[in-house]
Amino acid sequence: MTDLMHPDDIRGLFSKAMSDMYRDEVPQYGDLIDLVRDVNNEVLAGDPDLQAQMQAADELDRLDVERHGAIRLGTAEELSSIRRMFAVMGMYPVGYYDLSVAGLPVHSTAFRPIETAALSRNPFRVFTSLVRLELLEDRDLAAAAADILAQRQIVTSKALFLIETAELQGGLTKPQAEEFVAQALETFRWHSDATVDAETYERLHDAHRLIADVVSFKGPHINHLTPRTLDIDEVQRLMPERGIAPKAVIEGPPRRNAGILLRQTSFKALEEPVKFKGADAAGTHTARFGEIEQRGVALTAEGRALYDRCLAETRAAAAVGGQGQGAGDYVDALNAKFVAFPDDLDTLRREKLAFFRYRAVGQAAGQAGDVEALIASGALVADPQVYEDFLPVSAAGIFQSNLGSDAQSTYDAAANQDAFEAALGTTVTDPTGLYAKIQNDSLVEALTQLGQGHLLAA
Ligand code: OOG
Ligand code: NI
Repeated sequence: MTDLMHPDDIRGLFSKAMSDMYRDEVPQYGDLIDLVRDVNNEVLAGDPDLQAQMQAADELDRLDVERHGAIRLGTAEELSSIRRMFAVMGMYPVGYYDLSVAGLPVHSTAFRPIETAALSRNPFRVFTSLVRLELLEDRDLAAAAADILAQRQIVTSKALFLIETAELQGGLTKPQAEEFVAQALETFRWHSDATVDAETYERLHDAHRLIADVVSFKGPHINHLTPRTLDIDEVQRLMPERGIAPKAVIEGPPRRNAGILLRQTSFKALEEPVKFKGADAAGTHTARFGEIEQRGVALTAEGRALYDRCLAETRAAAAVGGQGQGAGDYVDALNAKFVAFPDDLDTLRREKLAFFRYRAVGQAAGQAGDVEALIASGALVADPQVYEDFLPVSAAGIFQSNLGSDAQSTYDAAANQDAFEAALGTTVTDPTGLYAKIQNDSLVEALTQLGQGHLLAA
């Protein structure tokens, strides 16, 4: 069939529809989008080099549509249906994140596009967590939660039918895609009617707020949508002016000249009215929040090891309290420890700490001696690859800041990627391999284009 809609276009429709729905559900999200757009425009206007670099690297168009969301699922069956749903939109599970280390009874992956062209069209990602009832101490409660979850169907039957259609015919026609997006939206909508009574909710909530959030409702409501800013410190500074109160500390690396990985900050979850089953029905639930992120260059395994070391040393030296106490000392420690991390793109590239994408510009004069000479001559350009994934320690911080001041439950660290993949119905892709492949493929293509094939063997 020739009239199938491209998965990238279906993802574009879906991410727009999700954004519109979330704007309706959480008006502060709309304010945040406006603020981020203002700041991004200012950054680009004040930094023509950045603007030109992003334009040339095909990174500029995606900026306005760029965002990630997050959902939390209850069962293996739900995770595998969601995997099939996202595949229709060209989103695949990348990475495994074990959050049990932070006392959270979940493990996660990120569904996202993986090809360079798809990423630059629309890099929409969804951080997707699966609850781990096996980590609950109260086995009766875990069994009750499993029973409740077994009764819900988070994907509409029309959506399921269209997923099967896409799998059989290799895609969806435009009318089918439009119907699919409308149906998929139903899965992520907020439902203020709980599926449990107030007493059950309390028991789940006492076990862990996350458990109550996942088990008590009809579906996995989208809990935040996060736009990408070019200056997270500036957005953080301006948030209070627009009536938004951010968490005390930005997660991830410090502010740097050459931004690495991912920096994130969020604002407090909303307390929303809910209706429980039975008598005594009125209550509240806190689930949904806002977040912003700034993305930098992806790191190689060596770069990531250095990042992890700098961060661990920071956290050993300074801890932020539940009310944000010690935030200033933490930022000082972060800046001090990251002095060990080179802070210009050229060094990051030469020392193989970060991933780049190469492109040929114009012609090379004769046979170059090496890649460095081609770069110095301007014939070969190395653009930093945007980090497209997440960070477990940061993700734990974002979870935590939205779980209020409840005492943290402790669980034994218990990564179980095999169990996660069994639930998913497939393996997750290793993100580092994706960046390495993009780097290698782009170098081969650029060198070939420049007539410098002799450098490839080296
Ligand atoms: C997900 C929290 C993690 C991020 O950006 O790291 C996250 C959640 O609260 O469900 O969204
Ligand atoms: Ni997030």
